[in-house]
Amino acid sequence: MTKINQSINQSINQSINQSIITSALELAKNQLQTFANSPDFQTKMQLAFGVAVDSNSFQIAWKNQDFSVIPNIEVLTGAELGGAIGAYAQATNTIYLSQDYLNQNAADIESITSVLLEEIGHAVDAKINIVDAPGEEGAIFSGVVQGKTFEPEQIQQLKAENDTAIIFLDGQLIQIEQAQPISRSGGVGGLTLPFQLDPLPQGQTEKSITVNYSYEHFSIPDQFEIRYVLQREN
Ligand SMILES: [Ca+2]
Ligand SMILES: [Ca+2]
Repeated sequence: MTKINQSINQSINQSINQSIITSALELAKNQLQTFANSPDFQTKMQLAFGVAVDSNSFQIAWKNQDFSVIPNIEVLTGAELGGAIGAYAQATNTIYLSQDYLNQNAADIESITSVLLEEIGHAVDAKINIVDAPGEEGAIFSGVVQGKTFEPEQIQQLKAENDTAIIFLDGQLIQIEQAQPISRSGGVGGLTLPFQLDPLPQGQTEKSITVNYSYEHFSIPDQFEIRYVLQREN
């Protein structure tokens, strides 16, 4: 690719990014305003950020369309974000969105808004709490702003997860709070994968095995089970 083509492509990419982010941001602001007008605003904010928080100032601001808590937004490659689809760094007070994610979801503004709200949640947490709220407060915030309800065990699970990671940006290591890729469908149910265990060396009665697995969905609890079936050969 020639340099001119490359820079044309880059500027096309930038203007596509700009229009996607503008649309997602508009939707996010509308949802924040609706959320601020809801009667259970305080309860839902406490669900995300802890029972001790005072979220009055945010309620007043968002009702009056003051969204100054929303930080700058920059686009990074998925690799730069270490595989996260979005992130917030308190050190730079910036939201980072993954270019790969934007490319894949250009037609799905609601998904991008959902990630954006998650990162806005981290920015709110940085203002409302001195120490990071336990777990994935951004995911809980994004959910409640969009009117989703969580089961108690889903909240428990989200509160137990670690949302922090370190990335290398502009020659510096910075800590981010990240949004991980999620599937909307909830993944495949009842997937079974039998595998054969290697024979044990003579004289040994146990052996460690490693199983790699991944979560399909952040809000539907996944179950993972290993069953051992003994088959004796005579
Ligand atoms: Ca936080
Ligand atoms: Ca956290």
